[in-house]
Amino acid sequence: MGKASLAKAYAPWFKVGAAVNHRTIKSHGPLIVQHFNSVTAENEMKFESLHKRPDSFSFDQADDILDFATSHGIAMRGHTLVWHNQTPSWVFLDDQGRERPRAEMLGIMRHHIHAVVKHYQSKIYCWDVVNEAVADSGDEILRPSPWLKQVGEDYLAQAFWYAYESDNQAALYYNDYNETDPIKREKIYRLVKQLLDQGVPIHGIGMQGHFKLNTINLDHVKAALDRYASLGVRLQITELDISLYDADDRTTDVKSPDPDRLALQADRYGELFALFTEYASVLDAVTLWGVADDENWLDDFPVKGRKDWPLLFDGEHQPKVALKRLLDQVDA
Ligand code: HAH
Repeated sequence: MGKASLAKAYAPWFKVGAAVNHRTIKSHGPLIVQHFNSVTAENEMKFESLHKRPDSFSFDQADDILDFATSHGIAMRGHTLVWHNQTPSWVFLDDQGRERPRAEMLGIMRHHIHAVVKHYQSKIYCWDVVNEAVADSGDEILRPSPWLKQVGEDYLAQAFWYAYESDNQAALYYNDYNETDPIKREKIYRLVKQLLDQGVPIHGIGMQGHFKLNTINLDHVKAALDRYASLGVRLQITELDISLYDADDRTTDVKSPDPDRLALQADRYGELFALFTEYASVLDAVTLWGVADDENWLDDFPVKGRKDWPLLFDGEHQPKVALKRLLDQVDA
């Protein structure tokens, strides 16, 4: 166990990644190096981090993460170029607070994508070019967003072309959540099919994989993998975690994880990875959205201030039963 490596154990099938940030590459450095062979910057490559003001880019924190990865032989994904969240308001509104017209928006998008993707050209193996563009409810495929409203439906195609112009070697992904929900799955399928039919350079679908103990449905995960794979694109699980809370649970006062739930979580992780290995011919990487339970985005989401334990290492950076399960089931 001490010397085992999750990434080495699953190397016959796919890369195993983790979301890291400028703090965890130090505080969780040894764990990352031992167990993962791909990383994603949790926030440091988002629009608001790299391009807070129109006239300047700040690559320092993102570059530190890339340097960490490169120096340890770890590959890096890029996340994310075009999204409606964590994007500064100057992108959408001019100095007077007026919505920018299409031509200005496309100019900003092009400038941003060219600068960022060229900065990391041949160092980043894939990009989440567009994140979360599909609507959760209603019949519409695309989510209402400033990108859609001010550019129009072709904003995704434009984004993929700008990325392709900047690095024609990186794999270009569309990334989304609730991607195994049958209704949203069909919307994502139709969106990516349309882009492919138009000849847009889109190479993969990123399935975020933010699951909950009581709603995770292996049949739905399998159906989504099959459906997306039928488009002939590559697949990745890009942001995997399994919350210990049920979907409708709003309690905030849980101090330590329930051992029964940790055991169930291990079962679900085990089943998921077993399924993923069956898709190795199309699945290039499985990335956890964090390293250890002491630093994870679900501590504040969707219930502010609530502690969660969704990852493979506990708060003391020790392997959880889930990690042991993943190693045992492939005889690592
Ligand atoms: C993901 N969204 C984002 O892709 C990632 O960049 C962020 O750090 C965490 C999770 C998931 C999500 C959301 O933003 C809103 C509602 C549901 C799920």
